[in-house]
Amino acid sequence: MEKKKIEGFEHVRYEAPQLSPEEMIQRSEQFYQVMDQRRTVREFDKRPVPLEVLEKIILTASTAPSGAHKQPWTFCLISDPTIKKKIREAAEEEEKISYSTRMPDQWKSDLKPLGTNWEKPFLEEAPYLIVVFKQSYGMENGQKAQHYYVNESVGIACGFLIAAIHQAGLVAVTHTPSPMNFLSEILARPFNEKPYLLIPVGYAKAETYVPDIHRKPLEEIITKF
Ligand code: IYR
Repeated sequence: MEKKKIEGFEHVRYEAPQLSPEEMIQRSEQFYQVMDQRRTVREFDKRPVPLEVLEKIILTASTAPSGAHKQPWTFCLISDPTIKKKIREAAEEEEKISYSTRMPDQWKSDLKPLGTNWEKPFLEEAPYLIVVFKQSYGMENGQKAQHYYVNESVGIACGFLIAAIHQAGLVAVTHTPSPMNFLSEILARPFNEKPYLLIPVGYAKAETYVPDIHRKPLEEIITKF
């Protein structure tokens, strides 16, 4: 591999993909079509999924860019039914309070078309739960290490994760119980880690219905200058 020192640090030559404009148009259209098929699914089949698939999906998430390349994330992968049950019970306890007293009426009415409520059976039914933790700072040999743009970095990694889940033929729901500190306790995470997103993953239940929602057209989301 061709290498070069820049200000004393090793750099390796990057072989950028070489595509013609036609290939780029074709591939960008194809990828859009694939991603546009993705839907959030809340009903899972109990069929097991090979562990290797989940490991590859998490590796894909870890290819995300991050502030100063600090990779400020930890992915907890859970298949243990006892832990899933604990998570479900704790999440439902919070969600029950959220839906009955914490969420304003406007919020609940905005969620009506999606059919959500405090009950979270998917937390036990999905073969895997991925709990993504953000590392507010790093811990290297007992020393605090600075992390940068943590929310942005972990958000991007979650985007990659969700795309990889879809690409593998699986479905997921991005669940954000609030507050979610119970996840730190159940999973015994260190102080520098804070729960970011809870993502049940698996096969969609045989006959699944999802809300008839539509994505904004390009004209509505793009402003060209
Ligand atoms: N966290 C709750 C409520 C919820 C909030 C939003 I914004 C959603 O898009 C979906 C649900 C829950 O998981 O039910």
